[in-house]
Amino acid sequence: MLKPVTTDIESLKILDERLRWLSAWTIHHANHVRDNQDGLKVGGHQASCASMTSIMAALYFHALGPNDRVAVKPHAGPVLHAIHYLLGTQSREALENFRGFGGVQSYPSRTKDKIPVDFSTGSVGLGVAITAFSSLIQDYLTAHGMMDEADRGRFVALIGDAELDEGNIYEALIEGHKHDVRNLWWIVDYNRQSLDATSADRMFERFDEIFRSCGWRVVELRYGKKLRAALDADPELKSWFEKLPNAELAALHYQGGSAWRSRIEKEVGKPAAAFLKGNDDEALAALFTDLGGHCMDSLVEAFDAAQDDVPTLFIAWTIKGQGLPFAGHKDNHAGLMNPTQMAAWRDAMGVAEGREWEPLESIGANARPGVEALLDRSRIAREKRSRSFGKIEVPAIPAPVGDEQSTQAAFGRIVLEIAKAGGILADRIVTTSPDVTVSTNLGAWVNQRGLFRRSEVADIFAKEKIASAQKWSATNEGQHIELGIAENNLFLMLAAAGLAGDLFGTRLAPIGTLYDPFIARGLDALNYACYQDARFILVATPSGITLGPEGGAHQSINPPLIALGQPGLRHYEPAFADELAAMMELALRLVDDPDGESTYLRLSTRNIRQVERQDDGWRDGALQGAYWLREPDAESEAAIVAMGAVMPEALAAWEELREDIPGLGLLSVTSPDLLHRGWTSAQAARWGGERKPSHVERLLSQLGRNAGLVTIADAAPASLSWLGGVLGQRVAPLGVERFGQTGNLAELYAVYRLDGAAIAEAAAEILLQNG
Ligand SMILES: Cc1ncc(C[n+]2csc(CCOP(=O)(O)OP(=O)(O)O)c2C)c(N)n1
Ligand SMILES: [Mg+2]
Repeated sequence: MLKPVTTDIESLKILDERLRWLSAWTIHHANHVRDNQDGLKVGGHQASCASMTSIMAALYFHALGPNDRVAVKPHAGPVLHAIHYLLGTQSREALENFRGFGGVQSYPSRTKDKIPVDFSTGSVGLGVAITAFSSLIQDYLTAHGMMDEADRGRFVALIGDAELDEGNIYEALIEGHKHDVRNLWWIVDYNRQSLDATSADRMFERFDEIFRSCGWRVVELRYGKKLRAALDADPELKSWFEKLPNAELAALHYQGGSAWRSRIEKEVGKPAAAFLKGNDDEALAALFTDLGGHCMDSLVEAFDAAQDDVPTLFIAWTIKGQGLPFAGHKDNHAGLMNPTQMAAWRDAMGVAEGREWEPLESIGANARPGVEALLDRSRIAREKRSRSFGKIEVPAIPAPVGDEQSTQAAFGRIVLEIAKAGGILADRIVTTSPDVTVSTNLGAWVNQRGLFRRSEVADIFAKEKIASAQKWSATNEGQHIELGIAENNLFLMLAAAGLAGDLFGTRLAPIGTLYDPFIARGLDALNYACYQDARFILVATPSGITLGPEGGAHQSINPPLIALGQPGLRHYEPAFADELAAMMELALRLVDDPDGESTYLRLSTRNIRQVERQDDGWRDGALQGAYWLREPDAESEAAIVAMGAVMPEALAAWEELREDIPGLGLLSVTSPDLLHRGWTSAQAARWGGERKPSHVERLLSQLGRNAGLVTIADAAPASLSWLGGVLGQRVAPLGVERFGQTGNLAELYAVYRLDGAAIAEAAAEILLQNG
């Protein structure tokens, strides 16, 4: 048998080249070889991939340990798949079907790709930040004895340089610093190009300052070994080189050796004469592309030197499109090589036509054993982890007692009771809030379970015996992770905590609270959490104009519409405490159910008289999205359809109108989201031959054929007005369409038409149309 004659560095360089080829070929195949039936652009990013194949080779085939997790720059997805292809964990068919139905996804996806993807990416910035929160969750789990120290890993984000403009990265940096976050490597592919052009020069000395001031180690990999040696020998040349603006540097990389020569002759002149003499054009081009992020020795050295747990930012200088004909061109972001260029590259590698997919094709007999051995030794997780489900027993959750309650207060009491009862559910719940813990009624839970911090933080007010209802000390046993006011961070924290089962083998039941209007602030991060199938409960309170005197800027209008269009998140909006208890019980189960999802509870601070229940008949309906709070007659001409905090107005109007409108019903809607889903899926099932009416169809068909609906919610009226489309019933929609303002409830409900008078008028209109 042949003995490996190559060093690991040489093997890594071969693998770098192979990754560059395979990622480019995967994209090329999808665009130029595979049949294109509809003429749509397929796309892919050969230049962005080529920019970081060296970094990824050094990482995946050298630096990563089996427990390490990586968020890959979205448009370098094909490199990740090429790595798994070389490791034998990705199939050729999947690569051939890149961006095709069921094939490799355009950007790494945890749920859809067949290879283990630690974090989905796509919306730049979010993949970076989630690594910080995942590291925090790892600390949380080990501190709580829910994970072995030996299973700990490092969290790596591979970042585009333009990605660093995303503000959410700095929000995470700040929050991470507060929590003394560790075991992070953020590696910037510093190719100084964005999508549109080359990036601005001015920020770059700033990034290291920003990170250093947050306690990070910053490692700049500007030069490869050869370039460094050449420039160190020639200080004037070095000084000239270091002053080149991004755009000029990129242009030179594109233009190549002769351009370097004439610029240096012109601008450095005599001191560089010997240097120019000693290097022909080809050598010049090769030398100046020897940047740190393409130099395997430098990368391996830098990774080996950062083995402690200090969070580290690597700024690895690279060239976008390194090694490809459009290297450095400002327009290369979505650039694709043409078939002639690909064929030339293939020939230059010595790969025969038709053998393009062969993983180690044309690697010589001397080098091959070393490369194969290195692939064998690569310790990254080879298999997609199976999700951990079904480990949290959720007992029945009783409704808080009290004739008058708000849903927000009821939420606080429910979690308090869970905390007091103890057991696995209480232990697995982790709560978090962006500085609104107390004002969203999580305070009592925190008093019971404490704040989480790796190192203890004393409650100075308690120590000084200053009276306060709220305990505020932190230990590594605490179960509430307090965040600063950055809602993006809340959702990223929920995403990380909601993936704990998958990432670490122990499922948590994360509950996050915020004010309903500020969901909008973190919307992309919320979508990102759902996209990855993270499981959590989001409690949004207060909501609507019902917060009265605090109104105006804090009055949410459209979140129910957002929820209606958000996959992976079910919206519940209870009016009564017993509904909320039932919803929380189910929401906690859904966290732990393979077919479950996350839940958004839209709550209110309004104290509402609770209804008397004859039995539990309401419960199933409430969990499916609606139930008759007052049953209609078969001949009924109208129904009031109400949601959440305005239920007292709906009940009062029902009392008042039922004489005039015989058989008037009152439908309590607890989830427009679930009703809509049920409706559309029943429709789709009918096309498949299954005739089963949906929940909402069954409910509305209890009314007379020509009955009309008065819908009312403290939210955009479109949240409920669509119900008219289910059976073709007419609708008079009430709700909030303008910005709110301060006032008491009677005033606000009158102005915004959420009161009994508005319901009566709307009902009259419907009846009139009937007549
Ligand atoms: C939130 C978000 N906005 C815009 C985009 C579109 N987009 C994809 S890549 C990119 C530029 C990335 O440049 P850089 O981060 O430097 O990566 P490079 O390709 O240069 O490695 C943009 C604007 C996106 N994916 N996500
Ligand atoms: Mg870039």
